[in-house]
Amino acid sequence: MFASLSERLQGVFAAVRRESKLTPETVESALRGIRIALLEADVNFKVVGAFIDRVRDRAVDRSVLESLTPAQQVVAIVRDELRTLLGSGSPGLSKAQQLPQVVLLLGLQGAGKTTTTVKLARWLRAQGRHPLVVSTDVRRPAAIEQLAALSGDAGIRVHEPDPQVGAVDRAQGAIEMASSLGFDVVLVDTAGRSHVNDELMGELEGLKASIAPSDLLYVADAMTGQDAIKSAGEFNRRLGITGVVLTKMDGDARGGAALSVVSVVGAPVSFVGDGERLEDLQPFHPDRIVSRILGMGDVLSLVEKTEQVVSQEDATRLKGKLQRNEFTLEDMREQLGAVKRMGPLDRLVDLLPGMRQLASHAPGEFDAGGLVRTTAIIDSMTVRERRRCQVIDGSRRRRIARGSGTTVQDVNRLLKQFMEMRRMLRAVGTTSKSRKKKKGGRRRGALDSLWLQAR
Ligand SMILES: Nc1nc2c(ncn2[C@@H]2O[C@H](COP(=O)(O)OP(=O)(O)O)[C@@H](O)[C@H]2O)c(=O)[nH]1
Ligand SMILES: [Mg+2]
Repeated sequence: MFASLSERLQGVFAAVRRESKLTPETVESALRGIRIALLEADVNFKVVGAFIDRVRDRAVDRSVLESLTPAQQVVAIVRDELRTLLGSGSPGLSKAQQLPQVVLLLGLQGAGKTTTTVKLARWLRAQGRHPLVVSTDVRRPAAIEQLAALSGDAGIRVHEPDPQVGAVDRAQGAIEMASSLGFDVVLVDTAGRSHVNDELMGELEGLKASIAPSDLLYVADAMTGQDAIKSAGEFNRRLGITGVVLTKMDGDARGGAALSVVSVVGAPVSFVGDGERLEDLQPFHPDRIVSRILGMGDVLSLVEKTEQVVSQEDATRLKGKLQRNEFTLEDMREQLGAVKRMGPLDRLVDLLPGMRQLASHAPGEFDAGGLVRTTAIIDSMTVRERRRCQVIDGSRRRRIARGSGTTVQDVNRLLKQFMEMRRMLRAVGTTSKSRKKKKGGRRRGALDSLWLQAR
């Protein structure tokens, strides 16, 4: 979702890196590039203006201009300011003070409220919670049926009183049912309208007053860009929202909405919906998104995904190899296979440092054929070559290229990328090791698979 923003920013940083010394003029030209990148990603123009001013203030500081590593300093400033833009809200729901926790999902018609209600229920169940859902969209009987059908598919319990029961009573009935049956969270789906109006706001205010939700999530269609955020602001003024769910981030949404929500609405992004399937909902982690935008790879998200497809033994074995610096081309081939099993590649490719280069022909363009080619090249090597890539000299390279139907340049590129990946993986490994020590055992499982993926 942030691919083109990310590419543009990395282009700006590369240009800064070519300067041996930063001057106010080179800073200005970098700022121009950053401004264009943000505007093209559909970030609100006022937000962009304020962002550029803050980066300029910090970048023209003497200590930055005179530093020996000006480019790194500029990247760090942009990283900090992007984090500020995304806010420091913790992802997911609030910590419930009282059970059952009541969550109200609000938004315009077609934004994805009903779908998100069921996605969120599934997500909560995976966290060990016991969710109950209820529709208060009494205007459209089909809406009530839609929630029941989706919940049925997902095995989520629905509170379904008689169709005559009004919105407020439906929600209150669900809360009573949850209390007596031991559900600890009630998700209340609401009716939308095609645009914000007083009647809708009045209804929602009544609903809010009668059920006192701890979380009011505004569901916004990211494809509608800045419009989605404008109405979020209006909902916030009338109802006070606690978080935003951006849906349809799998479409051609450019991500600008996500980067404008905190400044414009004053509430953080809590979740992102990135597909029509019920599992396509992710808690929103600002730090991870920033690293992804800056091209540092979203290693922790990858870890969470990897855990679902990789066995613990595999992870431990790979971790050992990484620690002993024994990661080979053979391991890389195995990892490419694991990546394939993890699902739509174009979504995963940004998560792993170096993976995009490995999978693409031209820089920036992802192509699943790249992975096939890479695998074919490794398949054409002997076991010894895969384990000790130093032995692959010129004549071996020619043989491997012939065997895999590729060119010597392809083989050279693969070997170069392999070395580069190994270097990055080692860096990732070192940081995760120190973090693991700090946080104790809790992250261990995740980090073990990270090691593995790191190959
Ligand atoms: N591609 C995609 N489609 C979504 C997503 N979330 C919801 N939708 C689709 O958007 C349409 C409207 O969703 P719905 O939940 O009925 O919206 P509501 O009117 O706000 O309740 C449906 O066709 C959903 O499948 C998403 O994250 N990605
Ligand atoms: Mg609906």
